[in-house]
Amino acid sequence: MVLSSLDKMIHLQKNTANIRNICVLAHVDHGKTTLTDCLLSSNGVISSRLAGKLRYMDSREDEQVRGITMKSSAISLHYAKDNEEYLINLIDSPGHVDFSSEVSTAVRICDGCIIVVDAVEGVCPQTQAVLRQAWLENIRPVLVINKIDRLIVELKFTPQEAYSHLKNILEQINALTGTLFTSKVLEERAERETESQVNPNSDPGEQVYDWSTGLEDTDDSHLYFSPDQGNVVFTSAIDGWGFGVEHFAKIYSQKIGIKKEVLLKTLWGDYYINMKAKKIMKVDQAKGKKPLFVQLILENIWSLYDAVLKKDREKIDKIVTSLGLKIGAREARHSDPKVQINAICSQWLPISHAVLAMVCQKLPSPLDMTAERVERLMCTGSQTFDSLLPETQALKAAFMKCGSEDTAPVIIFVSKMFAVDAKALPQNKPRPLTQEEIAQRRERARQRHAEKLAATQGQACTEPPRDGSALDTSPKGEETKGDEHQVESMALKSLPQEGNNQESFIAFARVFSGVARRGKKIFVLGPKYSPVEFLRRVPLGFSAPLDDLPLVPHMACCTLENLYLLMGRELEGLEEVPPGNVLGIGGLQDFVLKSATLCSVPSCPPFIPLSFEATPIVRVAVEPKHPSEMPQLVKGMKLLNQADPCVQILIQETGEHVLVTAGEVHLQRCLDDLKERFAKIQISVSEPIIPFRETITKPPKVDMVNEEIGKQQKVAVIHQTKEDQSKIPEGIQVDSDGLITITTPNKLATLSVRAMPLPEEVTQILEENSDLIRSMEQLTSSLNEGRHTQMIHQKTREKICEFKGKLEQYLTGRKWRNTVDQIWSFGPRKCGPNVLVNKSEDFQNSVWTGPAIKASKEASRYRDLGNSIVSGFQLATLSGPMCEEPLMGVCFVLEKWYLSKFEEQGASDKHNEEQRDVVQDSQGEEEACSGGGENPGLQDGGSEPLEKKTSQKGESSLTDCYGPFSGQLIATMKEACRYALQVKPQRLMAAMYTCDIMATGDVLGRVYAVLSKREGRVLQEEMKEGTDMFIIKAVLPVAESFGFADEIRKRTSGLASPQLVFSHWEVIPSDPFWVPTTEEEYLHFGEKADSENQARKYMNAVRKRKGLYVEEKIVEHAEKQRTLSKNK
Ligand SMILES: Nc1nc2c(ncn2[C@@H]2O[C@H](COP(=O)(O)OP(=O)(O)OP(=O)(O)O)[C@@H](O)[C@H]2O)c(=O)[nH]1
Ligand SMILES: [Mg+2]
Repeated sequence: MVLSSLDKMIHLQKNTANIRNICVLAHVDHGKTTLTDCLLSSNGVISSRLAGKLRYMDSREDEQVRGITMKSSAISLHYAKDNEEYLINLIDSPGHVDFSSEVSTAVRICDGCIIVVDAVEGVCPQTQAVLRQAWLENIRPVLVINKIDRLIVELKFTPQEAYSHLKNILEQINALTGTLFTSKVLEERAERETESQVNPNSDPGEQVYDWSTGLEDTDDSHLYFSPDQGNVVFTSAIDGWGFGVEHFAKIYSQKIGIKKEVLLKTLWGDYYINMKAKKIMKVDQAKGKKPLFVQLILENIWSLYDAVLKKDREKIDKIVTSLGLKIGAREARHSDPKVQINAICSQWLPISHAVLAMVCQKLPSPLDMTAERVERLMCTGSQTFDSLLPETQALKAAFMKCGSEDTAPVIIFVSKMFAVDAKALPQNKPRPLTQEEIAQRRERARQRHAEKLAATQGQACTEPPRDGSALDTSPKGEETKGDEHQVESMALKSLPQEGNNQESFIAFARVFSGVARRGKKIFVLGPKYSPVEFLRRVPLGFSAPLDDLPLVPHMACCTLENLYLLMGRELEGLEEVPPGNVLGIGGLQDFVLKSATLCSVPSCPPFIPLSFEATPIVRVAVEPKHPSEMPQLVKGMKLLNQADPCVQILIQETGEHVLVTAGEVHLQRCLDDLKERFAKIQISVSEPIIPFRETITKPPKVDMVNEEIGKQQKVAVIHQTKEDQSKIPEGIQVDSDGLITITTPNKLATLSVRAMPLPEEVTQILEENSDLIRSMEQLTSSLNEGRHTQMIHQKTREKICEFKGKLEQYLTGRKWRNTVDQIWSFGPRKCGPNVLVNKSEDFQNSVWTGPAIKASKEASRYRDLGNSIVSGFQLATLSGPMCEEPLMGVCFVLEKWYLSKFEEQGASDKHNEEQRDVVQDSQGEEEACSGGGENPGLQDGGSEPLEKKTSQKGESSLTDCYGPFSGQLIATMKEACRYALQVKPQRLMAAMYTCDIMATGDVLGRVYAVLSKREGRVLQEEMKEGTDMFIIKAVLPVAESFGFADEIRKRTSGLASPQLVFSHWEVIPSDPFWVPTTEEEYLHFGEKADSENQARKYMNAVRKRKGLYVEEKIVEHAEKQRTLSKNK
């Protein structure tokens, strides 16, 4: 096949039914990029000899050096089959966990995916992750089992063993699909049930499947991978071959004379052939019959490998002639068997044909988009499709039709922005000259030459040439100079004005409906845009030019400047892109940060945000080597933020610029990009900043030497606790149970607060539901502001009930009685894993119901000051007393809250507004104030207790020398919470990675050694069936993980490579404040006992980094001096 020309691609883009948008997904190193290479070579993009070696899609230098892909990139291919021509937009994705966000960006704009599995390694953690992502996005997968050659060459399997092994892999991956399917079916069924309760008349015709009847009746056969279904192919990308059973069914049906359909069903599976009777029967193992797959397929491949590896010329020739192939003399004589195998197999079983035919047959075109997927894309958060505006719902038809007529709305999704060198853009490249232009130039040059010649001849009489060469160089020199001028001016014109070697951002996008044309004006919708809001502001629709629209939040208007066909490392300029295609869009960098929805009609909702699997957790602070280069760094970081889907850029309160990345490899890539592309300056990078959480636990039952704390020790411990408590300043009362009672400086209010550890399950529930808590919070605050735009949907309400139910389930017993009903707030940031419970009798308030509507004056007084209490709690949970890290799993109970009479008087004439009857607690300080401003009722009382009012007027009786009262309350509440924590056993929590390591038996010991050195804990060890590989699952503190992957790789000579994924927070059992108190402890740990205390080490490191006071004993008298041996 020749290099498909641009015109051909443009032509193919218009035939939507024959477009396939697919991505290649797999665990790291399973051969995605190599497979892509093979597919590219079929289009002549690269030569077939280089396929598998070049890794064309790995265009970055570090990708080539490290041998892993770091970004997803797209290329368009042409494929012809049975008189049909297809356009395949192929996206190669990275498999390394650190870059899983790149997978999300690819999956969103595809309709199908190729899941690649290494035949030796089988199903790996990332295989599971990508399969789940494909499910979540509702795209259809096909399976490629790659590296079959390793079964022959490395594992030296017989064909029969290989068959069982492959069967095993298929079973594993189908089991995975099964679990995903059942969980999804069950979820959907539950959803449908609730929906049918809400809306009994919903149209059943809309449903793709009738889930309501449950699992038994749902047809799931099409979901599973099976070679006879045609959705599995077996390949060796490195050797350039691959096949599906269909290929052999066709051949053998002619050869043996059995119907192709029968063969298709029986080539895979336990069937054997009775050659004499030409009958296919079930395999009876006892008789030693081989399955068809072994006999007719694998044995042939095995014997070819055998012949080539043994250099059996005769046999090779026989095979080649029997297959009717022609092998070039160079390959046939080549000493490397790989070259020979490649030459023979790539002709016999061309991999690109096997894979692309499967893609075209089994994966859907953009026209086959399911209603389910469209609805999922359009419904953000807790919305359901029926709750959208009718205009918005109408867009569903446009999605499904994928029409290219002028009336069709243009809908484009940008899934990421990627940076390219501006010089690489097609409009900036010197374009090859056409024949006419070359002729013109030649003509011009000849004229100039003649003129010059005439002039010099005229001059020659008066002025002889200085040297002989002048004559023949001058015209040529002139001409090149002239050309240079031209090129320069051309380049100047076409390059963006900011100057040379600029990074230019291209949006990685897909047209879902309508035709994207250059110069078209289009809306850019941010993730928070709401069509409802648009209609509120522009009620009469819009007929005016787009530029004249009033300002609508999260919406901008821009022009599609440049459209590109993505061709791997190259871009080709396009005038228009029909629907259903993947494309690049230039000129959006000022409008789109990372992803966005572009639409020509304002009723379009933004697409749901991409779901990222990895949590960014590794943070470093960066600064320029030369302080004067700060502006470049800031600019560079902004560009980096735009170019990477998952990196986060923060400026901390300390002024540090912080980079948050998904892992070590990602961090390295970000730093390289920052140094070499975006900032182009020298930077210095801090040690990784490890996040911790602070919490409290129940008092321990055993001491540090694992002995039960007896009476004597108890006394010692109590003594120690007393000592701790003595740190608490005077004027604060602490009872034996840890209840802190504290009064504001102006003595007007007294608070009693207690801290209790939450059960682990509750903390987990809170973490899982943080989105729900956030939307509860948004809802209440929008109600508070008097906006009733956000209706609580039935589903959300149910979710809230379920959430509450779960909390109640775990918060049982006398200690927690009624606690759930009394939850007042969550923190930090109002959605974190800590709770504030209000048990004060004077004032009841909870997140579930809002304040108790007791219209008494007293209640309203408490309610107004409630915000300060909540703010104090938010501040306390944001940074704990140990090392100013956020808290986790702590419940603060406000037992009493007493306001003195004086204050009561001040507030007594306050009105009780209806508006303020809604939940007040969740309002932030500022909101509370602005709410007050809107409210005329609040302004007439001179003794308004709200902070801002008093401070504005400066005359209130409540402004005393300690500052505004509500401010005092915030500070006091914060203090109370901190002291309440300090009287309990405090602990640090460490972020933990889960880590999957695959290693062979002989390096297992070394892997364990590295793990235990780094405080890792092995959870499980399994032998991979049929191989000598072990799979180890372990957890490892993030704090100990730096260099872990490298160390493992080095210690095992590259045989094991771990994948680290953030999993959870874990309490570090040791007490950071612990000092030995008993005899045994002294004996065991020595007097200083600081070497063993991991928690203290971490705590002090954080405190040092933050510039906090560190209580450290400097070694005064070393216990033992080590003598260096002399012969060293
Ligand atoms: N033996 C054998 N090796 C293969 C085959 N396909 C790929 N490889 C090798 O596997 C290694 C990884 O291949 P890549 O194509 O870079 O893998 P990838 O899935 O793109 O890796 P990431 O993008 O980093 O996730 C390379 O060394 C390839 O040469 C195959 O069919 N057989
Ligand atoms: Mg790759």
